[in-house]
Amino acid sequence: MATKLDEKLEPIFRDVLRRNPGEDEFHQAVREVLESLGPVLVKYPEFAEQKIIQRICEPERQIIFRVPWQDDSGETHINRAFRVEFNSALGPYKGGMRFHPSVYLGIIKFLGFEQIFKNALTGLPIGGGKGGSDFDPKGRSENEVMRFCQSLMTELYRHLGEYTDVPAGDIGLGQREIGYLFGQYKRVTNRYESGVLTGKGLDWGGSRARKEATGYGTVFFAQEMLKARSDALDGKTCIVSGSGNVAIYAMEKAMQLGARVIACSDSGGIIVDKDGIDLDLVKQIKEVERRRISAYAEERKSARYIEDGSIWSVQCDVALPCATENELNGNDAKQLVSQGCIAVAEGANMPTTPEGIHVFQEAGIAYGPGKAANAGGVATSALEMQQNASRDSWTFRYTESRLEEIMKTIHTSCFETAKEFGSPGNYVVGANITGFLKVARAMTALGLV
Ligand code: NDP
Ligand code: 2IT
Repeated sequence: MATKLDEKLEPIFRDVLRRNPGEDEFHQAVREVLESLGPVLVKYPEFAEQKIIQRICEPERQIIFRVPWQDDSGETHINRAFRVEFNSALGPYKGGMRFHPSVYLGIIKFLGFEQIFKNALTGLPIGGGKGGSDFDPKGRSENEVMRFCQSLMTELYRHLGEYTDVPAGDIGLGQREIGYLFGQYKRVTNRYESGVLTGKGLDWGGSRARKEATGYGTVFFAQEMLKARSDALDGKTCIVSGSGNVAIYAMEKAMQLGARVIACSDSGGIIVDKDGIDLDLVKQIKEVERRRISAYAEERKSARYIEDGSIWSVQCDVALPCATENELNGNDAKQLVSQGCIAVAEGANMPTTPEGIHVFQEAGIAYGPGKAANAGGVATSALEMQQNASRDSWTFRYTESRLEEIMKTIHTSCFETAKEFGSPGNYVVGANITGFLKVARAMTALGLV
């Protein structure tokens, strides 16, 4: 199913496989980018001569450390944490931290690799990095989460700084955890260095619209893709996987733009509400009570909960995968397309498998890959850094307008680049080449470092 790699790129990919054994998600992310880069090396042979691609595939620095902590009963636990500082050609390393039991080096490297190109696409001065831990926050008390965050930051702080490396949230890590991490950073460094973390609370240096930014941005991107086909979200039926930060605000913006959202999910199952999702109820269950999405169906007569159900079997016009990697496979994609889906925009990172992407592209539907479609989150993190640097705080309306402008610009540059390189309408090629060229030019200018 995979596209054949250009003959110059094949040995580079083989080397990535050899040097990074067992890291399947990282291999998948690298392969997808390399599949786009053949025509770039024809046009810019200097990037091959300088081994820019080999350099991009090798993180600048990888930090792995032990995080010991005690639970409420006094039992000791040992977790492993990571920070992969991938590329700083455009700015300080920037990218989230994930707390999930599935986290290992291969996941963090795939996310860090994607982040390089995504961050370049935003047009803002941020390099690429990612971190996380195999800590499972589910079922942990507030105090346990705080102690874990404090222990993690007691080691991580020495690698961070507003001009060095600036983490944020991701799966399992939201504003509450950013608070505990920031508190510990402040304590051990004795610096109120607001710009060292993003996704902060509004009372202590956070940006308005950051919480909403990834989901809103994904929907702005979907709207742009539809506009390019003389269509719009208004009146469309929409399904959104997940019910976390990205999913909730994707649903909110989709509804604001006139779409009817009828399904969402969590790792336990899916809910389908024929009357349209009641977002206040989802927020109450997920943001306030931190319960399972199954609770939604207990409260709403019009909804049903399907344990272990696949959300992609629900008929829709627009699908927004906003949960996790490889959550939408080839068969899911076929089902979506056969039931009339016309657009997919990824709020999550790499949610569609290579087979799924192939199905969408063969069918000619609008498909926006995560590194373009979900770039609004990190872009607004960079806006948070701007506000912190100038000790300022912008209005919601202004910050959201900047986000919308950024998403439109990303859409246009991906669209135009895809056309220029002979793949009109292919946002995967457009995003990969646009992001790559920006980083490659900066790396060339900065010399062999
Ligand atoms: P949250 O932790 O807030 O929400 C994650 C959601 O996805 C939950 O509903 C969760 O269900 C579900 N989920 C997570 N892992 C799995 C799994 N293995 N199988 C099935 N469902 C799963 O995370 P976010 O909303 O922040 O992140 C969602 C996605 O968006 C991720 O891919 C992330 O990398 C990406 N992203 C996030 C950004 C941000 O700003 N937060 C920015 C750009 C991308 P459950 O609670 O049951 O685990
Ligand atoms: O995947 C992502 O882009 C994020 N989790 C957000 C990163 C950030 O630094 O805001």
